[in-house]
This record gives sequence, C-alpha cells and structure tokens, in this order.
Amino acid sequence: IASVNLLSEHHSSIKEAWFPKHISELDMCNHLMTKFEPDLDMDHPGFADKEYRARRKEIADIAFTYRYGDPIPRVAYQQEEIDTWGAVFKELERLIPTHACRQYREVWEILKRDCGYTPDQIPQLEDVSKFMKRRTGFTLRPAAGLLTARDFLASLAFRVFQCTQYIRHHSSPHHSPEPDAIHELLGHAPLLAEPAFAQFSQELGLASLGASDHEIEKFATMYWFTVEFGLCRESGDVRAWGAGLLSSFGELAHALSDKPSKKDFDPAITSVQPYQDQDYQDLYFIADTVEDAQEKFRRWTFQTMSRPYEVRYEPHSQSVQTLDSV
Ligand code: NLE
Ligand code: FE2
Repeated sequence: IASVNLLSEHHSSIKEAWFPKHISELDMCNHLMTKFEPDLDMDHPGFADKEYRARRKEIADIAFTYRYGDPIPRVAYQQEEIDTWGAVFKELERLIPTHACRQYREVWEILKRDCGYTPDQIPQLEDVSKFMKRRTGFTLRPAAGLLTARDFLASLAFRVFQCTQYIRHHSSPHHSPEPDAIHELLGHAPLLAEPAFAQFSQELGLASLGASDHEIEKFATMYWFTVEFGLCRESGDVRAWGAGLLSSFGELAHALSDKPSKKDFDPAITSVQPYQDQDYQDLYFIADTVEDAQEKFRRWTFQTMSRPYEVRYEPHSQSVQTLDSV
C-alpha cells in the first residue's frame, strides 16, 4: 500500500505541472522576458527615442488585451515604419533567390501574389494568420514582445505562433536582436505556411509541454539553431531556413559567407550549444533537410525526455491529451 501511495503522490505532483490543454488557455501563456524592452535596455536602439517607446507601448497594448478568438486588431502603421519594412523587404528580395531554401522561395511568391506582401505596405497579422490557417492550420496571436521560452513553445503545440506587431527601430533595419513584425512576417510566416516546417514547429511545441526547466532550456536552444538560425543543404549548396536569418539581410549574407563556422545538425550537440542573442551568430548548424532534422529530433526527444506521459494533439478540438506511457 505504501508503494501505491508513493506512486500516486508522484503521479499527482507531475499532473500538477500546469500547461495549456486547450488552445484558449494560451491566454495564460504570455509571460514576457524584459531584456529587450526599449524602456529598460540602454543598448536598445530605441532607448533614447521617446516617441518610439510610446509607439511600442501603444502596439503592445493590443497584445495585453487580446483574448483567444478575437480577430487581431489592425495597426495603422506610420510612414517611418513602412519605410523600414520596405527597406528590409527590398534588400531581402535580392538575397532570397540565392540564399533562402526552396520552400521559402515558393511560399514567398504566393505571399506576394495573394497576401499583400509588397514593399509599400506592412501586411496585417489578421490577414497573414488567415493565409497560414488555410495552408497549414497555423494561426497568429499578438505578443507584446519576447516571451518566455516555456510560453512561446507551448503555443506551437497548438499550431499557434505568438507574433509581435511593432516594427524595429528605423536606425537598425539590417538586424534586430529581438523579434519584431518584420522578423515574424518575413522570417517566420513563409515557413509556418509550409507543411513540413509547420509540423517540425508543432512537434517542438508538443515536446515542450510539461518539460522540466532544464529540458525547456534545451528545446529553446534547439529552436534557436533550427527555426531561427538553421541552415540546410540544397543541390550541393547551403541555404537558410532560419527565420532570424531570413528577416535580417545583414545576417543572411554573413551566415552564408565563410566567416562563421558551421556544424552538422545533431540534436545531442545542438541542444546544448551556448549562444548569444545580441549580434550575428558565429556558429550555425546545417541540416540535410527539414524532414531529416525532424527525424533526428524525434529520436532524440524520445530517448532523452523525462516526462512519464505522452502528449497528443487532437486537431478537432484543438486540445492536447496526456497518455500514460508504458
Ligand atoms: N535578427 C533577426 C532580425 O533582424 O530580423 C531577429 C531575430 C529574433 C530572434
Ligand atoms: Fe523568431
């Protein structure tokens, strides 16, 4: 009897580690990391710019009041913001044919044709969310800034991408250390609208639910070196599939030059590789294909996760279920 008690105590303490079970519970997964806030970070290019900080606050408020099921409020972007978007858009468009992976190039053409991607206007999150939903089931919800890894990854389990809506400071179009709408729309949106990448993102999210802090750290690192800064092979060349590269024309050129070092993607190594998040990376991981990265990731997760249950996504109810694993 004692051992039965022990078992059930153990069991219930595991069950107590809260994580969202239904997509609507992402309303509770919006904890911010404050390190990039222009109000608090003296190195932020917007730190000395009062107007920028006020604008940022105005847009962040949309995320603070947003609830599951609401349409994402539209932002009337100012000319300066549109100019920054346009500058990044044009520079990237020159690099995409030679630097971006095939799947990105394909969706990029569709976004220009069907989803209002032009240098003269910033697409609205609501429209892009609808576009993605039709292609892969992914939707966007507005985020006020950089979220904790646990909250951010949890949303991916439900095919939800937490998406910033403000625009980077105009003084630094070529690279931003933090996410902004340019990064989300030019870097992430095309690949979230692509089935294999969407699947990879969701599986990372599912693996993160109920994980220990130490494991979350590894998943966040994995995310960093794949979804954000991953490279892949394509007919003998190396191409970018990481969103942090595909939204930064400065770093995209750097990543494919011979300056940084490159290693083959290997979950056991990649997941513990230290990195900095202020400037261009000096190391990237190359996967053969996204499918190959996915396969390796699955195997590694299965071998290393401490979670005593499996988590399954149920698309009809947009919820997750836990199953005791044997
Ligand atoms: N460095 C990226 C950019 O400039 O768009 C943003 C990376 C966010 C993790
Ligand atoms: Fe990102």
